[in-house]
Amino acid sequence: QAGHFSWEKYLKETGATAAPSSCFKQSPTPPLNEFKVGMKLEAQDPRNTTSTCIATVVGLTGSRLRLRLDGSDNKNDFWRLVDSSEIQPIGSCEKSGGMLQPPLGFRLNASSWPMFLLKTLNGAEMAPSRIFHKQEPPAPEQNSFQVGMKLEAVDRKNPHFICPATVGALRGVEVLVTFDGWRGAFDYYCRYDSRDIFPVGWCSLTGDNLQPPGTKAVLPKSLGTPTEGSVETPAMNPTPTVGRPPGQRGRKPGRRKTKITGPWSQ
Ligand code: MLY
Repeated sequence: QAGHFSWEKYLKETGATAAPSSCFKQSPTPPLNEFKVGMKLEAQDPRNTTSTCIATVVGLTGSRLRLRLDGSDNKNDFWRLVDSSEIQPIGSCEKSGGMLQPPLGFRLNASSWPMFLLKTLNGAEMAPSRIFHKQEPPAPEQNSFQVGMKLEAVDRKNPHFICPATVGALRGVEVLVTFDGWRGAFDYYCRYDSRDIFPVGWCSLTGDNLQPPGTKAVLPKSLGTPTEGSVETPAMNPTPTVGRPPGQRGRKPGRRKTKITGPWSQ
């Protein structure tokens, strides 16, 4: 392994600036995570957001919980900040006059839901209300990001990953999140007050795991060819990729694979 990623070196090397924490809808001091694996709570079903379901904490990562809906499979885990408004103590739904719902893709017959609910809650360890956070932090009044600013962002295709990213564009209340060292495939637009973006240093404060940047050098759009939008450059410090498995040897025409060993890794 190349060693641990250092924002300080990376910002120096890239001459970039970190988006100020005032740009984000995140608590200036990350929320304390007092949850334990196995605890149950209520969560909105991410695939059916009008449903409130029972979820189990199956993992802890920094200020986030890895959640799995009871009655669902293990292929649809999702991650929530402990101060997310999408999680609440068991009993909250009923208190507000609602009914707990089976998750989308409930693995049993719908008619067995009431009994399943009874059994899944029987003897369960319920996350105590005191470890929930009263409310989400307030959203900044406006989108104050600027193109080129660095941040940490959830890779929505691999949501367990938080990665170094750059604001690629602005579109009203939205920001384009681009992942450093990766081609466009993981980019996404989100609102400036998304809970999936964090100031530089967030992971090191929370103890979450920040991925190092990818190894693909990407030129800014303005310097690319008109047809490709963004284009690879030979890296500043190129080391050829070696030992790719058979079947992945060679290169696609017009696509050079170049691995950068970043001077930002210490
Ligand atoms: N196995 C995946 C992981 C990609 C992660 C990209 N993120 C970090 C922006 C792949 O190599 O495609």
